[in-house]
Amino acid sequence: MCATKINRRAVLRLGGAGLVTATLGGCKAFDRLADPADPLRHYMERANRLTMAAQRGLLDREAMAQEFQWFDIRQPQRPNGVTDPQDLDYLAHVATGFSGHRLSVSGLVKRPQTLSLADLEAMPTRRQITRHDCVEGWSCIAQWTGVPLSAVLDRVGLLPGANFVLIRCFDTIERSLSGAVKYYETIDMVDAMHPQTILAFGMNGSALPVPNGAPLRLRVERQLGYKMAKYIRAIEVVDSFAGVGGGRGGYWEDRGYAWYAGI
Ligand SMILES: Nc1nc2c(c(=O)[nH]1)N[C@H]1C(S)=C(S)[C@@H](COP(=O)(O)O)O[C@H]1N2
Ligand SMILES: [Mo]
Repeated sequence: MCATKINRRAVLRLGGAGLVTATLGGCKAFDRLADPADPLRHYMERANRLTMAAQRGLLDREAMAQEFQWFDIRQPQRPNGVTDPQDLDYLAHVATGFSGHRLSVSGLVKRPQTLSLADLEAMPTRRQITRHDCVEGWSCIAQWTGVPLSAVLDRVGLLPGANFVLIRCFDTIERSLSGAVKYYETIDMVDAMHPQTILAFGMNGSALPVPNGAPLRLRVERQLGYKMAKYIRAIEVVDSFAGVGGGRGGYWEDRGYAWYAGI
């Protein structure tokens, strides 16, 4: 039997043109769609518009952040958050000019690797002049040089379930009963594969300085500053971040900030 009378709530619950179509498949109800005044036709059109809106949202996320010119850089990149980590393993790297630093890339990848800064610098690099917006309300334009995160992920090869990139940092920002709480961040694969998402080792034409995250910091240009993890120690590809830290995908997210901090 075929339900030609569509209940508004049921249609809304189905929530997508595809599902509505599936429900109505092989049913005389489709005949009604030829009538422009028919309420069912109206619902279907609305559902199509919703699908388009969702796609637009996705395309927006793939759009490029604005890039600037050298003369747009009017002030140094203001160091913010942790600017001088006191963690012993970090200080040991500072003392040796980060020559012993190895970025570990692991998790849901085919070929886990540890990469030296020389390894990363030998990969194709990208340089971009972009604006950093901190949630506190200040901005700075700076030039960033680094290796696209997509190139690093291509190098190690993603496995099924690779949904998020988890970035672990050296710096401890507080201590709790369970130990050191270290800065961490997560981004999804749309942002991880974005051409402007880089692991930066250079800033304004020099090596990335300690206050701004030496030796490696993330630039994820379409999001707020707190997503741009500094002092990167390791990268893990994960299917979910529910079991990491407070479970919300980042140090500040665990304290109430939005996980998706798009601008
Ligand atoms: N590891 C780490 N990354 C971090 C932070 C931090 O405290 N520790 N602060 C974040 C915040 S809130 C901002 S605005 C930027 C500041 O980057 P900057 O010091 O280069 O301006 O780094 C982000 N990444
Ligand atoms: Mo920030």
